[in-house]
Amino acid sequence: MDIIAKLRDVPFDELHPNERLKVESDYLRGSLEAGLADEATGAVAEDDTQLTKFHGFYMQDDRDLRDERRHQKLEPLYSFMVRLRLPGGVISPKQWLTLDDVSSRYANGTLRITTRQTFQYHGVFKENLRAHLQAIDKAMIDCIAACGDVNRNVICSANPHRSQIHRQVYELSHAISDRLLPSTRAYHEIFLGEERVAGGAEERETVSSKRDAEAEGDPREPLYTRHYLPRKFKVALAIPPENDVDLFAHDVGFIAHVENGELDGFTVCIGGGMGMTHGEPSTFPRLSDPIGYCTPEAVPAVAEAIMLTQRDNGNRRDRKQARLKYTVESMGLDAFKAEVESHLGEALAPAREYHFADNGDRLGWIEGDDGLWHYGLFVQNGRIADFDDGPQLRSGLREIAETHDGDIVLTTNQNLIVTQVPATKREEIDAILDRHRVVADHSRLRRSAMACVAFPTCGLAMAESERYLPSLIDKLDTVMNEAGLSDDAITVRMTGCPNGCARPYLAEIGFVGKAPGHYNLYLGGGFSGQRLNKLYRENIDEATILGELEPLIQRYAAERETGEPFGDFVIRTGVIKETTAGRAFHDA
Ligand code: SRM
Ligand code: SF4
Repeated sequence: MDIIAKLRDVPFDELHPNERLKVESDYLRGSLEAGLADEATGAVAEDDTQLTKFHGFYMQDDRDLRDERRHQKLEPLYSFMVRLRLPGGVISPKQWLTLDDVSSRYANGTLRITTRQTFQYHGVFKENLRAHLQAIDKAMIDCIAACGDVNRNVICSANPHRSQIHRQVYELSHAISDRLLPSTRAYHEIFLGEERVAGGAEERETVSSKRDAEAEGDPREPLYTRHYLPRKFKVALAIPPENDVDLFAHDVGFIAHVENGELDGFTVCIGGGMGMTHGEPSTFPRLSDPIGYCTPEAVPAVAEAIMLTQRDNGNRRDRKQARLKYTVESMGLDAFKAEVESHLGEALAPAREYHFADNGDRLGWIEGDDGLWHYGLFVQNGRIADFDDGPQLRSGLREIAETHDGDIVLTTNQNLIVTQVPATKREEIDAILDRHRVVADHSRLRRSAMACVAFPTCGLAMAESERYLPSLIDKLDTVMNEAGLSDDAITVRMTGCPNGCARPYLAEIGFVGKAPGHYNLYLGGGFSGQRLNKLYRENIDEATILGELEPLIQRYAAERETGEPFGDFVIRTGVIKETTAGRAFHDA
């Protein structure tokens, strides 16, 4: 039974309040038009803050200034975080220059590479929102569905210019994104000034006659219906042996299989997700499970069938139980798969074996299949800025975009790749980065580390993350050096709360914010993103973190087996128990 039929007689008060908001929003319009025009406040109406997400932006306030503003009896300093839809993360030099320009014109002068291979802007004031979105629209980029209860930015193994397989997988990320894009024209009308054309008038009639619309399905939003999804929905594609996208962390994962140099098909996985809530064991991170195999041509249809199954079966009463991972847990994998196959009209072939080696990026120079070179550049926590007394990263990248013809590709580890460089131009790129003091020889520990945004913009942060991890890594670098491990990579990830935006539950060492200056410490994640970690110490400060990790790292240096990753070592030596399934994440 589809969602329209399912919810027809369910009173709204039995559902989560967001469900009514979606249905009554006139396909995501709400009162946004009026809210943007209201000059008396930097905010938009409470209900509309849920709708802006579907259009790719979030209302936030500067948490560093909250107390001071309250003291001065001023409203919080509201601004918006704007997130781009950029499947596969590819940006042409011309687009780069626009995106760079927009960051100083309308935002806080920085660009932030996210863990989903796109850019976020912070500090966009309400009066600049339209101009911001219109400027990026001119560069053929939009923010539609970058947040909200819809299919999010589709991510894939980075750099389509590296090989033919990478190119094909990248094209599929676009095909999925296009196919799962909402149909509403709300974004175009409200932010880009598109006229409501004849269809709009028809739309309104259909809405007022709700029963008729429901009897016919939903012509204005055929895939999503006016109910949209119960929760966000995320798709990733990976090309083994590299698991740079953390394939198992997403609602849907497609693992590429290559036969005789040709892309043969994909193992399809469902049910991954990271978010949980401290102290609520019914919430947990979960890795996705394989359910079958499909051809490359079938990938968009398979993604759609999985999304429809989630649309119709996901929990619409409790948003903390609404992600696909919980739908799989409650329906069972077989029942979920059967419904996917019924949408597809055929059975999936059996899943195939795959092997992943690691979940990091290829940094430095690598040669592509066509003899062109690609430079993977480490970007600390994804923040592109000109740092006081530090690297002039933003200026350096602008110069590269001005002088080089190749694309710049974002990665899901918050790094970027300067692509398509002829061998003769490599030195020129190196020289630009040198001139802007962009350092390439960070420790492997730092290069394997990621942190989410957290303070001051994230409203959910309980502790610092992006602003704190670099200094913690300084101290951990000393520990690693003293243990003789300066050339070793251990994946370290930090988030300011348990939502898991930097996928910390896959790290070999994970830090999750509990309170200012205090973190839960997780150990034992898989080096290739194949295993969740487990809670080792709760609510500890920096001194305790270092006190716990120093002896473990020394012991690792002394007792590890050849090639044994830290995450495997702590399990083999009994420091921590292995997490074998998401629902066992909280078991001691
Ligand atoms: Fe996230 C909410 C930042 C990737 C799980 N995430 C947020 C918000 C929007 C806070 C909010 O709701 O008010 C954060 C905005 C902070 C800011 O100031 O910018 C935020 N998430 C981010 C980014 C920017 C982190 C980063 O440092 O790169 C990533 C943007 C990705 C993108 O471009 O789309 C980001 N978030 C993720 C990931 C990783 C991924 O997708 O691979 C996850 C874990 C995977 C997953 O979805 O399970 C993730 N974010 C969450 C959750 C928990 C969802 C859940 O199922 O429990 C929330 C909170 C929520 O949705 O209620 C959240
Ligand atoms: Fe904010 Fe938490 Fe996500 Fe970090 S993990 S960006 S603190 S929601």
